[in-house]
Amino acid sequence: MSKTALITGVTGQDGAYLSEYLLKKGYIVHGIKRRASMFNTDRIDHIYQDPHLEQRNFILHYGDMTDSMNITRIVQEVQPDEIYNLAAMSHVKVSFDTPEYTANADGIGTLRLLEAVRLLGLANKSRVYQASTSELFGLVQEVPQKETTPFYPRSPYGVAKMYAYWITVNYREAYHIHASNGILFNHESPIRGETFLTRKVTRALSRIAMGVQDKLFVGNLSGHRDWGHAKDYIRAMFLIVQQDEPSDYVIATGVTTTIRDFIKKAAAEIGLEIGFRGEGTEEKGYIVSVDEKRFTELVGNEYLEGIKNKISSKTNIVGVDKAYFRPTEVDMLIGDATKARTRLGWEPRYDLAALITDMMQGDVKLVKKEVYLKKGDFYTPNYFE
Ligand code: NAP
Ligand code: G4F
Repeated sequence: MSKTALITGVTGQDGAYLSEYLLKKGYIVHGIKRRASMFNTDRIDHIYQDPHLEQRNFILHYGDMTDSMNITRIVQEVQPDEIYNLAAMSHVKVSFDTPEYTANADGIGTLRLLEAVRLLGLANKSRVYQASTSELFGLVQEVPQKETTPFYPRSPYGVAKMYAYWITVNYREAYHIHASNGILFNHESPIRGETFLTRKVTRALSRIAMGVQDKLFVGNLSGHRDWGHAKDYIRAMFLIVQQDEPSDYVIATGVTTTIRDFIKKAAAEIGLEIGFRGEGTEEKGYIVSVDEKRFTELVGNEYLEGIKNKISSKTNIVGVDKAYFRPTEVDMLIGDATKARTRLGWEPRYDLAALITDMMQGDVKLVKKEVYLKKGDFYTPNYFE
C-alpha cells in the first residue's frame, strides 16, 4: 500500500523538491497551497495533475497555517502517514516588517498542526517533520553549531521558529507523537526564491552579463553562511521521518563562506573575476578581468564587448544599500552534521562549487529566455527587490 504524505508549503522551494522525491518513491502526496490572486504554482506545475482525473497521486488543498479549522479538516481528510511542515514566512529580513504574522504562521501554525494530529487521534499514525532552522543559533554560542548548541535567535523569524522547535519536542514527549526537528542550515537551488541572497546574486550576475541589469545592490557582505543544495536537504527530511525513534538533527555541509566570496565564486562560474574596493556602505565590486573562452561558451560571444567596456570604464557592478541590513544580524553559521551522518547515513552530494554551477546555469538560461522575449518585443516582468 502506498504511503500518504501531507506537505505544507508545497509551492515553496523545498515543498516542490520533496513532492517530486516522494512521488518517485510511490507516495500519494497531498499539498497545502495558499489562495493567491494569480497562479503561484510555478515550482510544481510539472507535477500538477488535473483534478478531473480519476486516479491522482498529487492532490492540492487550499489552506493557511493561520487557520486552525482549515488545517484540522485537511489532516482529517488526508489521514497522513507523514506530515512535512514546511510552510512558513521564511524571509528573515521581512520578519522584522511582519513580526506578528510571522509568529502566527511559523510559530502557532506548527502548534495548530500538532494539535490537529493529537485531537484527531492520529498520534500513533502520523509522523511529523518540523522545518527548523540554523537561525535558531543566531548569535552563535559555539562554532560549529550542533544539536546541543544553545539557541540565541536574532529575528522575529528565529524566535517564531524557536517556539515551533520546542512545541514539536513537547508534543513528542507529552503525547508520544513521532515528531522530529530538522535544524537545516541554508539550502539553495535554481528554484530558490529570488529575494534570498544566493539567488539574488546568480540572477543579477546573469542579467549583468547579458546587459539587462546594471548593478547588484546587497546589504552585509561579511556574513558567513553554510550553504548546501536543497536536493540534498529534502533527502535528509525523508530519512529523519523514516527513523524508528523521532529526534532532532542538524543538517549542514560544514563549510562556511562569506557573502563577498559567494559573489566572486558565482561570477567566476561564467568567467568573470570580481574585485572589491572600499569599506562598509562604500564597498563596491568591479569586473577585473574576463576569461573570454569561458564567458563565450557559457554566456555568449555577443555579450563580450559589453563586459570589456565595463572593465575598461571601471564600472562598479556591486554596491551596498543599507536598506538590506537587518536590525540584528546572524554573522556566522557553520554546522556540524555528525549526528545525521552517523545515524541517518546522510551525506551531501553537492558541494558549494556544484551548487553554484547548478544555480548559474539555471539563471543564465532564464536570462537568455528573457533577452529572446525582449528582442521579439514580448512582455518580460521586471522584478527587483
Ligand atoms: P519558501 O520557498 O519560502 O516556501 C515557503 C512555503 O510556505 C511556500 O509554499 C509558501 O506559500 C508557504 N507559506 C508561507 N506562509 C504560509 C501560510 N501562512 N500558510 C500556508 N503556507 C504558507 O521556503 P523554503 O526555502 O522552501 O523552506 C521551507 C521551510 O524550511 C520553511 O519553513 C523555512 O522556514 C525552513 N527553512 C528553510 C531553509 C532554507 O535555507 N531554505 C533553512 C532552514 C529552514 P507561497 O508560495 O504561497 O508563498
Ligand atoms: O539569503 P538570506 O536572506 O538567508 P538567511 O537570512 O540566512 O535565511 C535563510 O536561511 C535560514 C537558515 O539559516 C532559513 F531559516 C531562512 O528561512 C532563510 O531560508 O541571507 C543570507 C545572508 C544574510 O547574512 C544577509 O544579511 O546574506 C546577507 N545579505 C546581504 N545582502 C542579504 C543581502 N540577504 C538578502 N536576502 N538580500 C540581500 O540583498
